[in-house]
Parts: sequence; C-alpha cells; structure tokens
Amino acid sequence: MAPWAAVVVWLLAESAWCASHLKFPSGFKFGAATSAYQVEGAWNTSGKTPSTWDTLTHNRPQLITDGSSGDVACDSYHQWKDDIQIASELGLDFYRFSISWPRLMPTSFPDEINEDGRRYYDNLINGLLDKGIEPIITMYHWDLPQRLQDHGGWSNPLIVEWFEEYARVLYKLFGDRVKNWVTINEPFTICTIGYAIGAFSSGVHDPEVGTYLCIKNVVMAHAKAWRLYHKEYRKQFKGRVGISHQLFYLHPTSEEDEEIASLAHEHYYGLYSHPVFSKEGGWPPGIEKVIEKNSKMQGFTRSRLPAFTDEEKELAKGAYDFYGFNYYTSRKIRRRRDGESLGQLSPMRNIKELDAILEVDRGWDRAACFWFYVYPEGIRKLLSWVKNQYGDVEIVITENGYSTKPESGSNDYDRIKYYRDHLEQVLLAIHEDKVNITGYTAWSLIDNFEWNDGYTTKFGLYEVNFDDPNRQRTPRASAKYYKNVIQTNNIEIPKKFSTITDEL
Ligand code: PNW
Repeated sequence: MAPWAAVVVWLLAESAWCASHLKFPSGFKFGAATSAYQVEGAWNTSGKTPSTWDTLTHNRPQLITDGSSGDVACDSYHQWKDDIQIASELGLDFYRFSISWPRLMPTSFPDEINEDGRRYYDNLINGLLDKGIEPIITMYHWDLPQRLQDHGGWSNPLIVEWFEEYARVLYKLFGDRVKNWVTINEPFTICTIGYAIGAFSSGVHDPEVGTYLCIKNVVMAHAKAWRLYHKEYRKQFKGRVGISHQLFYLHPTSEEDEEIASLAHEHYYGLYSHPVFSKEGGWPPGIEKVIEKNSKMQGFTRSRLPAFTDEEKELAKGAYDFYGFNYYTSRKIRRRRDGESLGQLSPMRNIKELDAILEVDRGWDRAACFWFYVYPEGIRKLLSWVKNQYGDVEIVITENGYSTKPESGSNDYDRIKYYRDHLEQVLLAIHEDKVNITGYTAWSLIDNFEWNDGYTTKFGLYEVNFDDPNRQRTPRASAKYYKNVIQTNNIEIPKKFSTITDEL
C-alpha cells in the first residue's frame, strides 16, 4: 500500500472510534446528582422519622465497611446553600436530588406533612431556580420509611398505593416548580441486589421470591405515580415523569454465550423495563418462561414471578416520558461449565436463575469499590440495547461516575479519565448509533455516604471534609474538568489537567 493510502486508512479508522471532534447537540443538558440519605444528615431532627437506612446502619453497623451511617453525612440539611453554590460554580443545567419520604411525611402517610421538611425542600428548589439551575427530583432513592418496611416494604403490594399517595403530595407541594421527576432510583439495586445480599435497605434476604415480588410492586408503583401525574397534574404543570434504571453491560464471553447474555439482559433489566417501555407490555417472554420452568421444577405450583392482571399490564405499559439510565460498570457472562460450581451466590458474580457466571476482564481497571471495574464501551452498548429493545425512547443519563479512595484527595486524574472516556462513548451513541440522549448526570456532586462502603470510597466532584463540623466542600480536579466540558462542549482533557500538578 502506498504511504498516503495507509494514512487515509489510519485516518478513517481513527475517526470511527475517536470522538474528539464530536459535540453534544444543542439543548443537551449537563447535571450532577446526590440522594437524600447520602447527603442530608439530620437523621432524627426537625420531625423526621427513621428510614430503613437509619435502622440498618444503627442496628447492623457491621454491614457498613467503616461502621458509619448517614446520621450527619454532608449535613446538606443545614449546608444546602453550599450545594447550590457548587452546582452554580460548575455551571450545571440541572441538579438531581432526592426527597426523604420520612422527612416530609413522618407518618409515611399524607395525614401529616412535616413543615420543617417541606421548608428544606422549598429552599433547595427555590435556591436552585434563583441560580438558573433546574431541580430534578427523585422521589425514592432507597430510604423507605421504616414504618412501611415493618409492613413488608417493597414486597407488600399495598406499597403501590402508599407510593401513589406520596407522589401526590410531592406533585402538590413542588409540582409548580419541578418539571422533571424520577419516581424510583435503580429498581435493580433495590430488588435484585437488595433481596440477594440482604444487607441493603430492606435488610431482607430472599432472592428467590422477594426479588420478584419487589420487581412487580416497583413497576406498578412507578406506573401509578406516572398515571396520577398525567391525569391530574400534567395540564397544569406541564412536566415529565420517568424512572432511573441501573444497567451494567453483560458481555458474552464467547459466541456461544450470546444467547445467555441476551437472556441475562432480560433478567436484569428487561423485567424492570419491558412492562413499561415495550410496545406489548408485560414481562419479557424469554425470561418469564425460564422463571416459570425453574419454579415448576422446584415444586412451586406457580411461577415465583407474579403475573400481571390484564388491567395491571395496561396500566404499566407506556407509563413513561423518558428512560433514566445509570451506568457504572460491566461484566462478562458465560454458561456454567459442567462440574464447575456457581460459587458464592451474588448478583455481581452469577445468575442462579440462568446458571450463568459473571466475571471481569483482566484488562479492565478497577475503581475503589469492590464491584467497580471500568469498561467505557459498556455504556454505549447498553444505550443501544435500550434503543433496540424499546425504540426511540428519550434517554436521560441520570448517573455515571467513578470512585476513588480517600487518600487520593483532590488530584483525581483517574476520575477525569473515566468521565472523558464515558462521555466519548455517549457521543458515539448519539452520533453513530443515533440514540436519543438528551442529558448527562455526573454522580456525584459531592463525596457522601456510599451505602455499604460508608465513607471509605468517594464519588464526589467536590471533596467533603467529614472532620469539619461545617463539612467544607473543595473542588477536585475533576470538578474543573467537568466545568470545562459544560462550558466548551469539548470532552478532551485540557493539557493542564493531564498531569498532576500543584496547579490543580
Ligand atoms: C448507584 N453496582 O448505586 C446509586 O444510585 C447511588 O446512590 C450510588 O452512590 C452510586 O450508584 C455509586 O454506587 C449503585 O453494583 C449500586 O453495579 C451498585 C452498583 C451500581 C450502582
């Protein structure tokens, strides 16, 4: 080949995978997120009653790496002005945060609204709007009122009505100013991970039955909250309601594993999304058959996956305005080999229902959390998966981010690289795969209580000093990078960020 031809081939190849020339379309929005239990603190003041996370961290501290809790966390309940200031400094279009159900409704029910709680959220919403930042509210980010957990929580079908009543209160109180709502954050983490590890939120361990009760109730609770908005509030408030799903890409280990990979996506994400986002509604047929067959073989008289009535199916189908998409990590998947054991059961290591093993690729770098391996292509593949499954639905990336160890401080070049590489894949999904993505959210605005990791892993664009009574927030290098992306619509890492210097 002539040298000039080699250059042309190289340039073509380069442009296919390198997105540095690509831009986010006009109107694309950038934000950052947090959640109530992870940042607010003030766990038992100003009329708040306990949530499942208060109970879990207080009664079973051994489940949290450093035995800590969100009792004070970032003290955002008092330091909310700092959070708004930071969001504004970054130039965010929106800030996604969640409401603590037991703070706003201490009895869990609408018979009592806690005025202190209401004032806190009013201040936060109004303060953001004053700075031109749109508030996006997550109604439920895992801190269930303990009282409702005592009545079965997400495994009791009555939660569908409890949640609808909660949603009504939120629309009434804040709907005049809040135009984008996420009903439930990461049902997969609540139901599949939660009921499998039993060390999360509900504290209940029952992967075989509990998981599927939870899934059906989460789907129906979301659907009811969506329908309520569209029946009673949309005309007046003109807002939108979606749900945020966590997905990690399950990469087939070999060609033979493609079928199991596709069933596994149905199991992990389709059970949650298909009833709402697919044209036909109901459970995804492939995995529905597998669970029914397994249940019969085990001696159950009916499937462990509860059926939908026709009415429920219709209610859930189409109950969305956008698909909230959270991505962090991926796994490789393969069938279990003869004579091989599945190993310790865990949703990040195996899928018992499918007799499948999940592994990580040796080439993937590891972030600070035990479950977190870096595979940027996974985000693009999953964005396409959503499009292939559910058509041209609008996707808002409602979380993506990277964890570091506390020692790494504010020179977080790894995090910058993670953001750059994932934003590149998002650009490729938009431009090459024509996926309809309208927003991107960094997790997280500030370091916070990272669930079972406590304060041992950090996700913040801003570092929080947890020894300081005021919980001072300081920008990391990644905050400056993200600000630059928002300002310039360019994902490349400016030279001054590409080596660790004092300047950061
Ligand atoms: C999400 N996984 O949780 C949550 O929405 C956040 O509250 C949390 O702080 C953040 O991601 C980082 O963990 C996840 O096992 C929990 O793949 C588990 C996984 C991913 C996300």
